[in-house]
Amino acid sequence: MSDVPKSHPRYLSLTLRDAIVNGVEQGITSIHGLIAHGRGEAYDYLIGEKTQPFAKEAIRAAAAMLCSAKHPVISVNGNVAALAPNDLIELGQVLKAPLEVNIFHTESGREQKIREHLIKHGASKVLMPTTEVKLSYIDSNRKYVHPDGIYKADVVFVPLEDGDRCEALRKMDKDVVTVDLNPMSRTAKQASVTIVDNVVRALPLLCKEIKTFSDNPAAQETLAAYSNEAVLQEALQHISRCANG
Ligand code: PTJ
Repeated sequence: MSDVPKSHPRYLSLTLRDAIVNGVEQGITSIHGLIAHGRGEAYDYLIGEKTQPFAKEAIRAAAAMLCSAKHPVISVNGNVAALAPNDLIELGQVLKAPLEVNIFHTESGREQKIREHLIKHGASKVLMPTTEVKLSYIDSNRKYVHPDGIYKADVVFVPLEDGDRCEALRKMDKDVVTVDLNPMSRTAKQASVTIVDNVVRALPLLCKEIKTFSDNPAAQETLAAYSNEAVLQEALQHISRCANG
């Protein structure tokens, strides 16, 4: 870790940079992940680096959707593995859902390193991509999935995504829950539920919300009342209000 003092006004943001840099150094995070992280930081700055009401609304809908799923799966890429391994594992435990490694940038051994990293943090079941089954409508490395994981899933949790796979999953009639600080991204627009928040803040809140939703018929009501388009509009309006003073 770097020697940033705790008293530094941007301490938290700087520790997240450290986590991503460590991820790259350990071979978990793609070097491209640094650029993705920088883009996320910029949007986090614009939303005030806090979980805003539009994100809280999406977290409630995400909890409802994941709790109602028959076969939820948590997709893990190199950025989220470096930033929030413990929260991913907790999410898997509260949902009784498997984690599945799925990365965009093909690099030798990185998928295995992500798996080992999650196991080191306490994960018991981590599915790996296979060539047995493939997602339709997508050409990148993300098409390789596990038959008992993303391939079979009815709801897939895909934080920090790059767009193409979200579109493919939706075309395959799967629901997608994402966390993306950019409310204008293709993923944000195409997902069923988009939490516009930093994944490190959103994941603990999502786990907490899921615990309150278990066996709760209110989940269906929450979902029926939810509009992802409206939530994204609220996020954009918030950014524009902040930008104008
Ligand atoms: O490990 P891989 O190969 O699967 O690659 C992972 C990355 C993230 C590099 C890959 O999926 C990618 O290139 O993603 P994009 O297209 O840059 O999109 C990532 C999105 O996540 C962007 O819209 C960012 O604003 C957003 N983002 C970045 N950091 C965070 C974030 N959203 C929430 N929390 C963050 N900490």
